[in-house]
Amino acid sequence: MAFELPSLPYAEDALAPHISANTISFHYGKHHAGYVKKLNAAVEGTDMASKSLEDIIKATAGDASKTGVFNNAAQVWNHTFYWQSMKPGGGGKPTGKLAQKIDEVFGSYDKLVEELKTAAAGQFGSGWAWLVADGGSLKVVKTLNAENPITSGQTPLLTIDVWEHAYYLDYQNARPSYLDKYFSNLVNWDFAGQNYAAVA
Ligand code: MN3
Repeated sequence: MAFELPSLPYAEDALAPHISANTISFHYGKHHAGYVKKLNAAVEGTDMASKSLEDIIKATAGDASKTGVFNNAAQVWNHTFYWQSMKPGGGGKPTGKLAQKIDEVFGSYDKLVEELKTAAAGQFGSGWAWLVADGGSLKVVKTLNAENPITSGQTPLLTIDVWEHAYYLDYQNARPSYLDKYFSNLVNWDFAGQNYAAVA
């Protein structure tokens, strides 16, 4: 069975004006959809066609002969996770167990955000910034291009896409402005909290 493009969890204009419908129409409708299409083309007729996305990502990571499959599978996963990492009327702060753990590991919510923004702004070229659970703690990590923390045994809790296609139509080269709006108006801490609850 072929992989399918998951539905967006909100309307294409629901994150405006922070992320415009125009950005989402290209980012979701062209980029994310394109990764699904290319992944299906790459695995069709192989033993990978019946595997889960996670299994494909883990099986192909670091294998130079399977870079195309890895890149498309990971980008399908990463984008599905990214859409859920935001919501209309997002922002605010984490609550419950995740909030406690953030204070314990980073000192405060503000320090975590500062660290995530630094990682996201400092990712040279295309990639992602993540909050992950790792061995009973939390970490901020950044990954290049399609790379995903699950190949390092980490559990993603939240992600920020810092490929230029994520923000260029709305913010041009001002990646820090996109990051400011991500945290002030878009971030979905409920989603991160649910992901943390599953492993905490
Ligand atoms: Mn993207």
